[in-house]
Amino acid sequence: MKDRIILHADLDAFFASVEVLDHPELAGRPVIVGGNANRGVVATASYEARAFGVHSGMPMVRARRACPQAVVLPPRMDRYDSISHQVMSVFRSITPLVEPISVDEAFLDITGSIRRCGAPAVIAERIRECVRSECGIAVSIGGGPSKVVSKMATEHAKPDGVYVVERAEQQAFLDRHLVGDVPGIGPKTAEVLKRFGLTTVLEVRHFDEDLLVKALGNHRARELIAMCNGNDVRVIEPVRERKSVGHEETFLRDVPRGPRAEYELFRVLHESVRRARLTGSVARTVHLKIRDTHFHTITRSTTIAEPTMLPQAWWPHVQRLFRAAPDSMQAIRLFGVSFSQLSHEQVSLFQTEQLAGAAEVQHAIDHVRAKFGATAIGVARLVGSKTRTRNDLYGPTEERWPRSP
Ligand code: TTP
Ligand code: MG
Repeated sequence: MKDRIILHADLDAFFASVEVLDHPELAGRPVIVGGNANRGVVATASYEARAFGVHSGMPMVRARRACPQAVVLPPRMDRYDSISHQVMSVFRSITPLVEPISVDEAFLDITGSIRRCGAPAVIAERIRECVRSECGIAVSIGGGPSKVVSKMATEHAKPDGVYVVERAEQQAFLDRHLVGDVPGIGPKTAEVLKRFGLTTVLEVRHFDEDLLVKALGNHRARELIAMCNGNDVRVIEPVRERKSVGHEETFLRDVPRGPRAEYELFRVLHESVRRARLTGSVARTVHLKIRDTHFHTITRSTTIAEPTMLPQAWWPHVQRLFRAAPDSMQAIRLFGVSFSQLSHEQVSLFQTEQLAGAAEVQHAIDHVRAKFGATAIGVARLVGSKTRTRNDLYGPTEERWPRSP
C-alpha cells in the first residue's frame, strides 16, 4: 500500500476525437458533438472548439453562436462504446488491475509493473502510444500514490500528455489546489468551507478540526481531512461489485400519462436491461422513478423470487407500478428504471422452459447489437419510425447529418 502507483487515464475530448478519427478531414477544426436542434445540448467539443468557450452541457444554440464555424455532429453512442471497449482492453494488456469509472476513464494500479517496465511516466507514455496506435485517439494520463491524486494529476496532463505526482510532492501538489478541485468534495461542502474563508486545500488543512466537524458533521469532515492530507486508501476494484444498475431519461417535452407514456417507459426499461446485461447481471428488485411536470418525484419498487434480466419478465411489474402512481401525476417529465439485488447471470434450474428460450433470444439480440449497433435489432414494439435511440440523449437533431463511414 505504501509504495502504490496509481494511474488515471482519461480520453481527450472523447466523442469529438472519435468523430475526427472517422472523418479525418475534420482534424484541427472545431468539432462539436451533441443535439443540434432547439433544446439540444453539447455532449463534448474538440479542444479547437473549446478555445471559443464551447463546453459540455452548453445549449447548442449558444455553442453555435460562440463558434459559428464549428462542425456540429450528432452523437453515435454505439461507436463510442465500441472504442471504449478497445481502449479498456489496451489498459488490461498492461495490468489486470483496471477499474473503468466511465466510458472514457479508468484507474490502473501499476505498482507491480514498475520493476519490470520502468518509471510511472515511462509506463504512462507506453500506454498512450498503444491507445493511439490501436484505437486512433489521444488519452491523457495522471499518476500518483492514490486515486484522488492521480485523477487530479490528469487535469494537468490534458490535453494529450502525462503528469505524475511523486509521493514526496503529494502534499505540496494537493495544497496548491482549490478544495473544490478535489474529486469527491462537492460544491455544497466547498460552499460551507467558503463561509469560513477556506478555499484552498492548504487552508483547510490548517483549520481547526473540531470546527470542521461542527460545520460538516463527523463523517464528511473526516473524509475531507483525509483527502486534503492525501490519505486516500481506496484500492483499484477491477470488477466493482455494483449495488444497482439502470437508466433514467428526462424527456424533451412532458409526456401525457397513457399509452405514450407507457411506450416511453417500455423504452427506458429496455435501455436499463441493456445496461444491466452489459455487466452480466440479473436482478430480483426493480425500482421505478417517476417525476412529473411539477417536479413531484416518486420511487416505487417490486421484488420477485427468482433473479432475471428479461425485459418481458420485468415489464408487467414496471407497468403495474406506473399505473398505481398517484392520479395527480399526469404529465411525465422523467422515468428511471433501475435494478438491485443483483447477482451474476447463470442458468437457473427453476427457470421455466419458456423463459429459458426467451433468454437465448435475448442473448442473440445482445450479440447482434454488440456487433452492429443498438438499432440493428430490437423488440417489435420499439422498432418503427418513432423509435428513439441513445443518440437522442443530447436532444433532437433536425438537419440531415453527414453519413457516418
Ligand atoms: P469527459 O472525459 O468529461 O470529457 P471529454 O473526454 O470530452 O474531454 P476531456 O476529458 O478531454 O476534458 O467526458 C467523456 C465523454 O462523456 C465526452 O466526450 C462526452 C460525454 N459527456 C457528456 O455527454 N456530457 C457531459 O456533461 C460530459 C462532461 C461528458
Ligand atoms: Mg475525457
